[in-house]
Amino acid sequence: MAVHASTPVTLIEAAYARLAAAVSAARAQTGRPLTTAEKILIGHLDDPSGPLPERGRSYVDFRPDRVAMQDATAQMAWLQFMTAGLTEVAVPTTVHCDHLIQARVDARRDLLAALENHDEVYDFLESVSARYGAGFWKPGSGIIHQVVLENYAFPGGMMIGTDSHTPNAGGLGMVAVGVGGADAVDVMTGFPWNVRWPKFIGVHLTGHLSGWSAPKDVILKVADLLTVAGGTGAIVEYFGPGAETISATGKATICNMGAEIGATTSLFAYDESMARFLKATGREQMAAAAGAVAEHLRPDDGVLADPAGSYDSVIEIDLSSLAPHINGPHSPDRARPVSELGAEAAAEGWPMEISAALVGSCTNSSYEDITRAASIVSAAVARGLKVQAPLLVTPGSEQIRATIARDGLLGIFEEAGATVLANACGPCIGQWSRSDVAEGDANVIVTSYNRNFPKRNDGLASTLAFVTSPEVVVALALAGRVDFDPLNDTLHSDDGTEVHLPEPIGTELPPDGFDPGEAGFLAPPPPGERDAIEVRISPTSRRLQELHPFAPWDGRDFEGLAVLVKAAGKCTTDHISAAGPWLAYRGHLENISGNLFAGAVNAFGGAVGEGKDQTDGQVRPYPEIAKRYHAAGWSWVAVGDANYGEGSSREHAAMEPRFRGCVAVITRSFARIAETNLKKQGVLALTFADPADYDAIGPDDRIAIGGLADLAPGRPVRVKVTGPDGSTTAFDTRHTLSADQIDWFRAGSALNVIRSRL
Ligand code: MIC
Ligand code: SF4
Repeated sequence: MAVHASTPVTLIEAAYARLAAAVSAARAQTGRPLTTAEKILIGHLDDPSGPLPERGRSYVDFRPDRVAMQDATAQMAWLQFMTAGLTEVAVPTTVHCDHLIQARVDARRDLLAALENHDEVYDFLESVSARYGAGFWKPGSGIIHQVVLENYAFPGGMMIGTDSHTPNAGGLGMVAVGVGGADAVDVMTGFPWNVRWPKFIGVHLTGHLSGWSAPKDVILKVADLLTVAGGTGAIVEYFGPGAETISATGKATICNMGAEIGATTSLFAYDESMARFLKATGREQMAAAAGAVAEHLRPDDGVLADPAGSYDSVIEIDLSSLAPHINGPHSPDRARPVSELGAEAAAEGWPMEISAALVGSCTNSSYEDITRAASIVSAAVARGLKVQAPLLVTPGSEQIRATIARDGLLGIFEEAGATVLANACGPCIGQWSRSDVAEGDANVIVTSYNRNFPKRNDGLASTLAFVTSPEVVVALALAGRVDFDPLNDTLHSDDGTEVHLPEPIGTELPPDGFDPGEAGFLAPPPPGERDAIEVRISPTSRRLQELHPFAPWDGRDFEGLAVLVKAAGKCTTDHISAAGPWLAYRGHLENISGNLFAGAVNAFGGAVGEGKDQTDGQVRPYPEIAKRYHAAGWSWVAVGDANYGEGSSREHAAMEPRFRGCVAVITRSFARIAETNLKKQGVLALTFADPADYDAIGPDDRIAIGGLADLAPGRPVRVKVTGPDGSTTAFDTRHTLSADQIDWFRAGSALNVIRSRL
């Protein structure tokens, strides 16, 4: 397998040949028009011969074109891959070093510090990639999704990535899905990728954006309408005349943040904006190849004529009347127009002052984003205004950094006092060493990122984070306050002049082309030279630990299980397995288990991260209790509320419980990736048939899960709860295991099934 710094056009042409054949067969068979996403899915079916799968129900096997992994999730994926004993990856795979770089001082020094602090992990990722034939993007080369968009994404392709914002590539018309590492390992080992055939939500865009409204506002509005769970199990497809008015990078922003509504992925049909972006990034041949099959990369006319007949639901958005939005705090779907934030902040008692403003990330650092934000900053500075809050800029890739530096845009930010951070995730993932505020200091930050769960950016629960477009971030930074409406309010310069900020002006693509900057890609050596590469994992390492397969199910029903945690309210992956400082242990299952459920809110009393240890009745932090249950050989369950595990793709949120003895997680509902991750690791993911049964579980209860020998698709699983006084109650739970997936449970993990077949 040769892996390059870009997707070879031959691979794309082969994908298009399959697409054309599969789409005409499907159209003939179903006799109905097909959506863009349906066509791409059909074109990647492992077995395209059968009838079309049932939406929202059937599990199907796909053959994705690529796999991409970032450094924080790639470690666990590679550790799993290595246990399969293969010599190379079966599909083109790349690794991107972006999550581990901490934002402290500035790009150069932070990168140097990362190279020193994470050298063991970087060495491992570089050598393991070379050994097994994967491409390696060095630290500093950029954030996975931006690098993929600039180099690998192609219209009509299918990719899986071990990061929930992989759908960013939907901006180039690719079905790009965020998965846990175990899903990536399936594909890297040559097996198909198994996922439920989704439902399809159509978003009909009309009109065109103008003034302060940006592509970000489309997804902030969609999040408002659909909420954080509204996209679960669905692909969101944007269509209509408004879609063509949005640049490819703007489309990518919209698709990127589709992760926040739980969507499997989001995408746009192929159009001129994508062709322009492909050409600007040196992929003219790809644009020509896509143009030749354009009819397969957009919805059939019948879909456009009757959207309601083709999509499971349709949302209408008129871009011409879409106001700039700002969402938060605590949840990305808490939306309002920016003009209404001040009143809400006053009513809620939120601080008015902004403590930091952050622009960039994988969501919003395109040339267009940066030019729009820079146009505001330079106009403001020219009128004597200064930024009133620290302004941090994160370029999404080295190519973007070098280009905006060359074109004087970074200079505009720097002159205004901004700090330019490394081309990496940084503050977006809690890699932000901040000394200006401490835990307990209520403070507000505004970012152009996508997530805003508590503690997400700086690890402080007292920070209220709001997400919005880059241009609104800089406008608010200039005001220093959240009760500023850039459309209608004015600011005052030091000499008292009243300034009305002009509307942002952007340039879609760099007129002088992109500057690639410093080369960041390492191709794997040719096959003959790979065997000599040694992949070292020191047995005494704190950062990396060899994985041992989980034990198969012993064939007996579960009895006497303790309830480690019953989580109340939101229990995101950040609550289950926090990021920030814990990113250091993503390759060491035992050490990272030190964060297990540290952020979960105990339904019995509301304490965060602690509960009653059933071995001795003491109150202890959950990670410690889990460790003690593990040592005592106890099995246990975790109980959760709705949309359990929303947020990240990190499979640590499933592997840690599994490692510590969790056999089942019972919730009101799951986020898609979290549910799959649990299933893959051999943990039963059960949902209460009657959501009210959540209330039936008490702190000292013991749980029994019966009938497991008869586990079958669609058959409920009976759960019995025995109280400390011996009283019992029983209820049904549901699961979504298919027949194949039941084998994962029996074998102990999906990987054990693969190993037995190799
Ligand atoms: C995130 O945005 O939360 C992350 C960090 O990119 C994660 C991946 C991770 O936890 O490693 C994601 O979204 O999947
Ligand atoms: Fe990195 Fe943030 Fe993008 Fe996740 S959302 S990939 S942490 S920049």
